[in-house]
Amino acid sequence: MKPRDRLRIAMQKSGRLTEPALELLNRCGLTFRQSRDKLFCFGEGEPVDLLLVRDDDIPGLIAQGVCDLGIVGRNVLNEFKGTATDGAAALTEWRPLGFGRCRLSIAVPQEMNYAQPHDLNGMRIATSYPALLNGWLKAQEVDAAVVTLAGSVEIAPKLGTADVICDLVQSGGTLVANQLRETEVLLQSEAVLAGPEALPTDERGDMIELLLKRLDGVIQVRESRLLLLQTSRTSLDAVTRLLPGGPQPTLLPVAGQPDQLMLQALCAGEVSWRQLEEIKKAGAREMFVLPVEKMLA
Ligand code: PRT
Ligand code: ZN
Repeated sequence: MKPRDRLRIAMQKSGRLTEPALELLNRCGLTFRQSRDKLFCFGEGEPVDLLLVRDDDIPGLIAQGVCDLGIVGRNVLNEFKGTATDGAAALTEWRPLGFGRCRLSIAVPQEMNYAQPHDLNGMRIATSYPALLNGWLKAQEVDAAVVTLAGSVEIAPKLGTADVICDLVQSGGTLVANQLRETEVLLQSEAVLAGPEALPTDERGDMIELLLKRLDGVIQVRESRLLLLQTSRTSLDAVTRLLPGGPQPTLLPVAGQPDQLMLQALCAGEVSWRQLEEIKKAGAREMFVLPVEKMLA
């Protein structure tokens, strides 16, 4: 295959991962001109183009060298890795991307007794992820029959084509609607930036390194929150001890109230209601949690 001088990233053409993946790439400073057939998007500023495909095709396109990187669910990537034949390029997760979160789980009919994996012995399990399921069954030393279905896995027990299922779960609503109960989590998944273990040694490798650096910056900012609060000097220690991880907070005086301080802290990650309530109990008030737009240390 002729070496390419432009980087090519595969992503889902139309589905759950499409919008957030494009938004993430845009935030990394990559913009694209969409072609008429909408399969190929030409990168406008940087030499990075997009190939829009079905998510299931993404790992194969990278393994064949048609694309250099891909944005795909860990579930799809690991399933591919479980089925890839010798000779296919080894793929790896370059970065977890923090969207498209879900889990691959075993779910059983609500009325079925289930206490442990061995209860699945002799059962038929419907799934779209046979490699991942077979790997788990083997590790658990369970002898069950895997029924591979392309979709609508959740209705298999009602149709009688399987006894239990192994499918992606997010809110759990689909399971409840089908009178199923989640019993085991096989894999925690999210969208990842996937690529070959060995990066290209030409300009594309340099471009990938640049992209990874920008991604790290974007992800760090996206997960950062600025916490602002007011506290008395006497409560300061108790309040500071409860602050979510991050650099040392900044303290500012409050005009006209010498015993009060304004505290400003950068937090790595979401600050939950529960955390806020606990910090408040320790003596804080006037609390604000703000998203961070850009950061330049
Ligand atoms: O056409 P193409 O093949 O590209 O799309 P697709 O239909 O295969 O994929 P799509 O867009 O449905 O999902 C793309 C990826 O999003 C998946 O591979 C996962 O990595 C991720 N993802 C995150 C999910 C879900 N959440 C999810 N809830 N993928 C599927 N679901 C389905 C699940 O299969 C089940 O039917 O939603 C249902 C469960 O949802 P809850 O909220 O009811 O639990
Ligand atoms: Zn798919």
